[in-house]
Amino acid sequence: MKYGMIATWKMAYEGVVEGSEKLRNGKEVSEAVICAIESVENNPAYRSVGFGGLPNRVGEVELDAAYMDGERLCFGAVMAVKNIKNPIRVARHLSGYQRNNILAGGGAESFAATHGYESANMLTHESQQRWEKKIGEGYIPEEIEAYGGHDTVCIIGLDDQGRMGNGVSTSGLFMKHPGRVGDSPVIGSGFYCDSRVGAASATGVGEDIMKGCLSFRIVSLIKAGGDCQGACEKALFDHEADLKARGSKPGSMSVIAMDKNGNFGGATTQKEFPFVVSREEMEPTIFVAQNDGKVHRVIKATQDWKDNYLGD
Ligand code: SD4
Repeated sequence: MKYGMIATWKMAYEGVVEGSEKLRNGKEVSEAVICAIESVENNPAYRSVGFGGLPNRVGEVELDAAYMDGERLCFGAVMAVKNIKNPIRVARHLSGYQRNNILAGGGAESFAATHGYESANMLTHESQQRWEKKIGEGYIPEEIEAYGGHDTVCIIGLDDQGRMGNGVSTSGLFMKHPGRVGDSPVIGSGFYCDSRVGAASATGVGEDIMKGCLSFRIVSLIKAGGDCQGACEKALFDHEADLKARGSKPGSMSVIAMDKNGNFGGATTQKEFPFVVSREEMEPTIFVAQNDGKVHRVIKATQDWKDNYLGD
C-alpha cells in the first residue's frame, strides 16, 4: 500500500514535508495529519491559520478546526474558539467520542482547558496591524472574501495501512462577525473522509461552499466511479453554475481530493489555487490549479511561479 498526502495552499508545504516523513516511517495517518496541520497553525508567517491568524471585526482571532477519521467515519470539530494554541488537537480529541463531537465557543475552550491543551493569545502584532489597517480602510460586511484566497489549511492523509484522515484549521474570513462559523469545521462541506473511497476538502467563502456540501459531493462522485480530478471539477463547477443560475455571485471556492489509492485532484473558481501533494514515489510537490474563466487546468509549479507567488 502506498501512502499519500494532499493539502491546500503553498503554506502547507513544510507541514506536508513533516507529515509525509511520518507516513514514510509507517506512522498512523492521524499523527501525520495533525503534525502537518500544527506546523501551519504554529507559524505566524501564515496569516490565516492559528497563531497570527486573521482577526474578526472586533479584533479577535477566532478559530475553527475539524478532524475526520476515514476508518470509522468519526469526526470532531471546534467552532469559534479563542486562545487555543492548536485547535486541530482538540478537534481530533473530540473525534474519539460517540457524542459531543462538535463544541463551540466557551464550551470548547473549557473542554480544551480541562484536558490540558495549551492556551495562547493568537493575536500577533502583525495580525493586529492588518486589522487596524482594514478598520481604517473600511469594508462592506456582506462582501468579505477569502483573504487573497488563502484562509484555510486542509490536509488529507493516506497511510500505508490504507487508513485515511482529514484535518482542517482556519481563522475563517477576515473581519467576520464574532461567532460566525464557515464551512471548514462543518462535516460534508469543509471536509469529508472515507477510507473505503477517498477524501475531499474545501477552502474559500464558506457560505457558498456550504450551499453545495462540496466535500461530501466530491467523495460521492469518487464513490460512483469518478476520478479525483474529474470529481473535483464536476462538483465545483456544477455548484458554481447552479449558484449563478439562481442569481447569486459566488465567492472564491477551491477544492482538493485524494482517493484510497493515492490518486489526487484539485480545482478552483479563482485564477490560481496552489496545493501540495506527496506520495510514496513523489516528494512533496506544489501543483497549481488555474482558471481563466474558460479553461481550467492543473500544472506543476515552476520555479518561476514559486519565485513570483505572493500569497501564503
Ligand atoms: C471560511 N472557508 O471560514 C473558510 C475560509 C477559507 O479561503 O477557506 N478561505 O469560510
